[in-house]
Order: sequence, then C-alpha cells, then structure tokens
Amino acid sequence: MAGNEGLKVLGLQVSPFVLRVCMALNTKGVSYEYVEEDLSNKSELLLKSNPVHKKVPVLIHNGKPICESLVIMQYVDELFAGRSILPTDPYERATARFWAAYADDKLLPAWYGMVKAQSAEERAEKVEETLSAIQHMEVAFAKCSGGNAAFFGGDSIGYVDIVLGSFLFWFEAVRRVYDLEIINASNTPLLAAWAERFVGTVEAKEVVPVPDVDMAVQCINKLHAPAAAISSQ
Ligand SMILES: N[C@@H](CCC(=O)N[C@@H](CS)C(=O)NCC(=O)O)C(=O)O
Ligand SMILES: *[C@@H]1O[C@H](CO)[C@@H](O)[C@H](O)[C@H]1NC(C)=O
Ligand SMILES: *[C@@H]1O[C@H](CO)[C@@H](O)[C@H](O)[C@H]1NC(C)=O
Repeated sequence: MAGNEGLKVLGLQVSPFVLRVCMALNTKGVSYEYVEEDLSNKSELLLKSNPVHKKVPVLIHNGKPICESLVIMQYVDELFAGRSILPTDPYERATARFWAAYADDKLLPAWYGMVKAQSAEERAEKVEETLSAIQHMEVAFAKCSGGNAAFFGGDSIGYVDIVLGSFLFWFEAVRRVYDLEIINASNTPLLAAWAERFVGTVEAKEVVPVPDVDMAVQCINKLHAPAAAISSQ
C-alpha cells in the first residue's frame, strides 16, 4: 500500500495504549516497524518525538511524529484506505469517541487506582468504580451493536473495540492477582462474549508486540501495595 513507507511505532510491550495503535495499523493491513522503548532510559528519538509527554506510543510516519494513542488511531484511520476504524455516520462517530474517552477517563483510572490502592477501603472503592464503569460499557455495547452485532463497530472491530480490547490482557492480569473478574458471563454477559470474539480476530491475534499477561502481572506486583498488607485488613 502506498504511503506507509517509514511507519515506526515507539512502544512498550505491556502498554495497552501501544497495543491499540498496533491493532489499528493491523486493521488497515499496513506493516510497521516496532521499536521497544526502555522507559527508564528513553531514547533520543522518543524524547524528540514526544517532548511534551515523553510517553509511548509514538507513531512516526515519514519522519513526522504523532502522539497520544486515540489521536494516532484517528490519524491512521484518515491516512489509510480500507475498512474504517471509526464509524462513518457523524452521530455514530461521536458516540464511539464518547465511549473511547469514557474507557480512558473513567474505566482505566478506576482499575489502575485499584492496583495502586494503599488501603483496603481505597481498594474496595476502586473495585466498585471499576465494576460500575464496566456496567456502563455493557449497556453501551447493547445499544451500539443494536443488540445483535458482533462488535461495537458492527461486523468487524472498530474504534471502541480496539480501545476496550487493549485492556483485556490487563483485566486477565487483574483476575490472576486479585481474583477479580472485571468482565464475566454473569455480570457482563454481552462483553464476556464480545471479549472472546475480540481476541479471536486476526487484528488482535496477530499483533506485534504480543500482549503479555505474565508481564502485566509482574507490573501489578511491582505497582501495588503489598497484597498481604491489604488483604489481611
Ligand atoms: N494518554 C496516553 C497514555 C500513554 C501512556 O501512559 N504511556 C505510558 C506507558 S503505558 C508511558 O509512556 N509512560 C512513560 C512515562 O510516564 O514516563 C495515550 O493514550 O497514548
Ligand atoms: C541507555 O540507552 C542507550 C541507547 O539509547 C544505551 O547506549 C545505554 O547503554 C543505556 N543506558 C542504560 C543505563 O541502560
Ligand atoms: C463475576 O464478576 C463479579 C464481579 O467481579 C463477581 O461478583 C461474580 O462472582 C463473578 N461471577 C462468577 C460466576 O464468577
């Protein structure tokens, strides 16, 4: 495909934000060079490409950097022909952007807050916030998909699918560490079935870097307050 010369992703294997950029590129069927960053020793290229946040992901297209995963996904969608990532209908586009922002602004801080909680009370509060946010997304899925589509995006994965789908390997890590299911068949039956379909898609399955649950578990164990100290309270 024309125009994809010099597509480079600066990333981190364990980052859901990086994963979504790579899955968006997969959706368009374009190939890219993936470069793993060491966040304790950021490369000159990363610092130069994202001087404001100094974070991954960065997409470098023909030498020009684009930052912030949601912005990059929209850039990729506009740049490449092929299946749309965002819906084409303006109202549906707005709705998809709303739910992507909700996932990042509410759902993510809730489960991340749970991981970083310093007391049992704080952890319980964040668990409740997480489960309440995922319920909203369950209802959103029912509405978005008209009750019978396979994905938020319809017959194939789109913007909200990729944004929420990028969290799934972290949800699995949360399940292993805390024995807490953020998505399951009894609490969120639609999302539980959706998640199974999502991880089975080529876009999600054949992605570089490969989402690594063990690595996410290690991250949680590094981040969280000693589990024993909290669970014994
Ligand atoms: N809102 C950003 C979040 C990106 C982000 O938090 N990246 C983390 C890795 S998961 C990072 O690069 N952190 C490096 C740092 O904070 O120094 C996006 O959507 O791209
Ligand atoms: C930091 O990264 C540079 C290359 O970008 C490398 O040469 C150097 O050895 C690294 N330093 C450490 C402490 O890992
Ligand atoms: C499903 O998840 C909810 C919330 O985490 C939990 O209360 C419930 O026990 C889980 N159900 C099953 C069958 O595991």
